[in-house]
Amino acid sequence: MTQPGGHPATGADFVVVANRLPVDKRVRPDGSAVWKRAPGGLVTALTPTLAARSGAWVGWSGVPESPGTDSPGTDSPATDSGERPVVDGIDIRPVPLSATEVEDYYEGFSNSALWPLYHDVLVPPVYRRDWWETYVTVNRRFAEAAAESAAPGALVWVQDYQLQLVPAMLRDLRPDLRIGFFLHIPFPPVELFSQLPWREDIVRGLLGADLIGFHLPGGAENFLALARRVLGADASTGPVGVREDFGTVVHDGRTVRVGSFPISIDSAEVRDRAAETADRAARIRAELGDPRTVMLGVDRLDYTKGIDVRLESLERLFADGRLDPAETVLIQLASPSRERVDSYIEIRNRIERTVGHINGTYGTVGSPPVRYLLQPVPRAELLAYFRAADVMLVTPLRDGMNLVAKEYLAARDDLGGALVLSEFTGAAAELTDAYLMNPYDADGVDDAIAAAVTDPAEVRRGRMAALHRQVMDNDVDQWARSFLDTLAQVRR
Ligand code: GDG
Repeated sequence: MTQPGGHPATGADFVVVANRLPVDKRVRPDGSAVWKRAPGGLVTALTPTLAARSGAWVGWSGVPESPGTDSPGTDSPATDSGERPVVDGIDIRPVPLSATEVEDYYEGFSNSALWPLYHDVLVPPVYRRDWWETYVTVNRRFAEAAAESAAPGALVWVQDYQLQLVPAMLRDLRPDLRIGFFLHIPFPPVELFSQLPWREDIVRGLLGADLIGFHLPGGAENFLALARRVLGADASTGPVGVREDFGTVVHDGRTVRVGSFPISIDSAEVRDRAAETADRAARIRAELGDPRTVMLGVDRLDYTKGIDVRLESLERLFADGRLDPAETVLIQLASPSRERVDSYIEIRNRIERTVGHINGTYGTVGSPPVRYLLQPVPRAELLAYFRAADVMLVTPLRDGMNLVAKEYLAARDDLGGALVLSEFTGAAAELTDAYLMNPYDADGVDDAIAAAVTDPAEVRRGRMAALHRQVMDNDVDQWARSFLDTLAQVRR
C-alpha cells in the first residue's frame, strides 16, 4: 500500500526536518493549494540524496494557518484536502503553525532570544517564558511529524536553531532512528550561552542526536565545553574514526559525536549561470554611468551582517579623500527579513539614515554614490551583479558561514573582482586569500577596502584565482556527503 506521496506506508528512509519546507504554498481563491519549489542551497544539496532514497521533508509552509486549524497535531499533518504534495520526488510533510505560534516560536524565541544570543549578543536577547513554552510545543509537533514520516531505521537530519529540542524528542518517540543535527549559525561560548534560562533543556535536546555538526571546530569545542559544564557530561575533543576535528559526549549511555562541517554552495551551478549574465553585467555598469569602481553588498537585512560597518567605512574613505565619490558606486542589495522584530526595524532605520547621509553629502543629483534596494532581486539578476562588481563587501559582525561570499567567488571564473571579508564569518576560515578584516577596527576596515580597490590588477587576480579554486573544490555536495557518511557510520 502506498500513501499519496507514492512512498511505502512504512515511511521514508531519509527525512529532513527544517523550519521551512523547500516549497512555498500558494492558496488559490477557491481555497485549494499549489506548491512551488523554492530553490535554496540546502534543497539543492540534498536533492540527489532525497531522490536516490525515498525522501521526505518535514517543515512549515511559510503561511500561518488560520484559527480553527490551530494546533491540529500530527493526526492530520496534511493541510490540503488530505492530499500530501510530492515535489521533485520529495514527500512534503507540512507542519502547520498558527499566527500566534509564528510570533512566539519563530519571531519570539528563535529570532529575539536564540539568534542574538548565538551572535555575540549584538542586541540584547529577550527571554520570555511564554515564548519558550511555544518553542517546546512547536518542536514537539515537528518531532511527531518526523516520527510519523520515517521508515524503521531511517536517517533523519534536523536543521538549525529553531529545532534544537527535536533530536531528543524524536529519540524518545523512535529510538530506532539515526538522528543528525546541523547548526547553521555560530555556537556561542559557555559564558554567553549560560545566560539562557533553559540552557540545560537545549543541551539535552541536542544530545538526542547521534551526530551534531557545526560549521567550525570552534562551535564544536564550545558545545563540548558546555555539555561538560552544564550536564557534567564526559566530553572530550579528539579524533573519531578518520576525522581529526571531532569530539564525543557520553550521555545517557550513548556516545554522541560532535564535529565541524563547513557548508558550501552548488559551485558549478553558480559559475555556469553567472557566466551567462555577461551582457546584463555590462548593462548594469553602463546604467551606473560606467564608474571606475563598483562595490557590492548583498545581505538579508540583519544587524549581524555589518551593512552599517561598510557604509560607515565608505563615508570615512570619501571624507579622507582615499576614494573619489565621483568614481565610486556602492550597490547595496538588502532583502527584507524578520520585519516585525524591533531590532530589525532599528537597524533598517540606521542603515537608511546613513545611506541618505552619504548620498546627501557626496552625491550629485544624477549620481548618488550608494544605490540601495530594500527588496529581494531575482537569482539571475543577483548573479549579474556579482559579475559587475569590482569589489564585494562582506563585513558581518558575526556570521555562521556566509554563502554570499562563496557565491561571489564561484561567479567570478573570469578571475575579476576582489573580496573584502570579515574575520567574524565562518567563511574566513577557508577563504584566507580574501582581503580579511576585523569589522570592529575602523582603520582596518578602511585599509582593507582601499587595498581591494587600489591593489594592482595582477595582485587582485592572483587572490581571486586561489579563492575561486577553493570554492570550486569544496561544494555543498561534499558538505552533505561528509555529514551523512559520518552519520551512516553510527552503529546501534
Ligand atoms: C544562515 C547563516 C550560513 C540574499 N539576498 C538575495 C538572495 N540572497 C541569498 C544569497 C544566499 C542566501 O540568500 C543568504 O545566505 P547567507 O549564508 O549569506 O546568510 P543567512 O541567510 O543568514 O544564512 C549563514 C547559512 O545559514 C547557511 O548555513 O551561511 O551564516 O546565517 O544564498 O544569495 N537571493 C536572491 N535575491 C536576493 O535579493 N535571489
